[in-house]
Amino acid sequence: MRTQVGIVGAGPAGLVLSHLLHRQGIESVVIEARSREYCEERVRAGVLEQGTVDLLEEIGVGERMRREGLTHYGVNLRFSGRTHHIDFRELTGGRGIVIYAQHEVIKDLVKARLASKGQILFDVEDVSIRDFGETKSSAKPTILFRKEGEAQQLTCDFIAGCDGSHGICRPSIPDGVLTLFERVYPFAWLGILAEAPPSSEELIYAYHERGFALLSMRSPQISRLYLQCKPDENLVEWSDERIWEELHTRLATTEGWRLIEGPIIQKGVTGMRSSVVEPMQYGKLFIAGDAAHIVPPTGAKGLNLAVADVRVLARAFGEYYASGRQDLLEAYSKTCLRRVWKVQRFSWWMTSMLHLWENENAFDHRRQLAELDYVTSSRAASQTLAENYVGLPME
Ligand code: RFL
Ligand code: PHB
Repeated sequence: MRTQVGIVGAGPAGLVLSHLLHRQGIESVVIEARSREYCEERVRAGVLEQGTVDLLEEIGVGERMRREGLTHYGVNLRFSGRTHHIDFRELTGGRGIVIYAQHEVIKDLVKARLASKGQILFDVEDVSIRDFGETKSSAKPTILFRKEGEAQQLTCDFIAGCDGSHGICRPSIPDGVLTLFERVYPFAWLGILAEAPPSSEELIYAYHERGFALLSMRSPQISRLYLQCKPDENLVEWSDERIWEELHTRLATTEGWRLIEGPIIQKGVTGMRSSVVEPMQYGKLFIAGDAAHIVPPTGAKGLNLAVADVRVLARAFGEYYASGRQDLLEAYSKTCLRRVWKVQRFSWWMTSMLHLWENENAFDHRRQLAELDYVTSSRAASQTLAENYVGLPME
């Protein structure tokens, strides 16, 4: 088999890339280890930046998102029992976010790819890549894999490593090429989906002396809630009753607000990490999304950053195939990293401000409260949060 761009991974990065390439007349094949059903049901992100929403609309996969997604023009920060609204519309000149689950985005993208005869090979095994290290035009990068037990090869002009944080593309780059920048946080999130109408129209990020809590949602019937917990938290110790009790405590206000409960339909623990590898390319291999960088979920940026990377990559491939220009491809990593680091900074800052840290003392607690007070009372500080949350300019 042969194609122009071989894409490893059918997450948001791989599928958006494939669709953007198709729209420029560039052929690609997506190789995915999991089943279509698994990819379309995997519960993950829920917040789409304005720029992500605009892109999905522009490439023709925004119809259901427009109908079913919930547009929000702000978020709430809650601390000391009081709620403070950050008004995105007013602070960013009318921008907002859309709440629409990542797996719904995946369903829309898979459908659009298959409708335009795009090739996505699900359920492949033993994926490996080779001959991608050289940039000469005679080099033929190859993706090797097994499909239904049979060994296959996909020869390409380029490989896009969109295979997430546990993928094979990044580890295939020889030792000594990449530098890893990383910070692991001493806490995690216990997340639930509940059949309960959201208790707030917009998201609530809560700072509490027992730890962070977040109220989010998926639809007018389904709430998504998170609690800061230990990285090795044992879910068995968290009965539904205990989860609700802790959420009530951490989200409590003096404003007469009430948390609506409902049956819990999904529970999970997510670790928290910030990481970046540099550069995001090697020879004819380009890595994008979680394969290149991880952000802690507090800024709701992972999916959005993945989409931003492949937007840069698709444009660079477009120029290459249209005119033979290689400068955009050569600049791919540099172009992406400038934005990646700003988004890392924002995600780290939100995480630091809102979580309880071990070894913290009363001074740190007061300092965090002062920071929250500042962010919610100074227009300049609120605007900083707002412009980052709705998404920095793409390039
Ligand atoms: P993905 O989505 O992990 O996709 C990678 C794909 O590659 C496949 N794969 C392989 N395929 C072939 N061969 C191999 N050897 C392979 N190894 C892996 C995988 O099966 C998968 O299909 O990476 P991508 O495309 O870079 O997208 C990144 C996002 O998924 C991720 O950053 C977000 O989910 C992070 N995230 C959030 N991001 C947001 O923008 N907004 C949010 O509100 C938000 N909330 C979250 C989140 C992530 C969370 N978890 C569970 C980590 C909330 C949570 C709880
Ligand atoms: C979510 O709805 O899953 C969500 C929302 C905001 C975040 C992280 C996750 O910061």
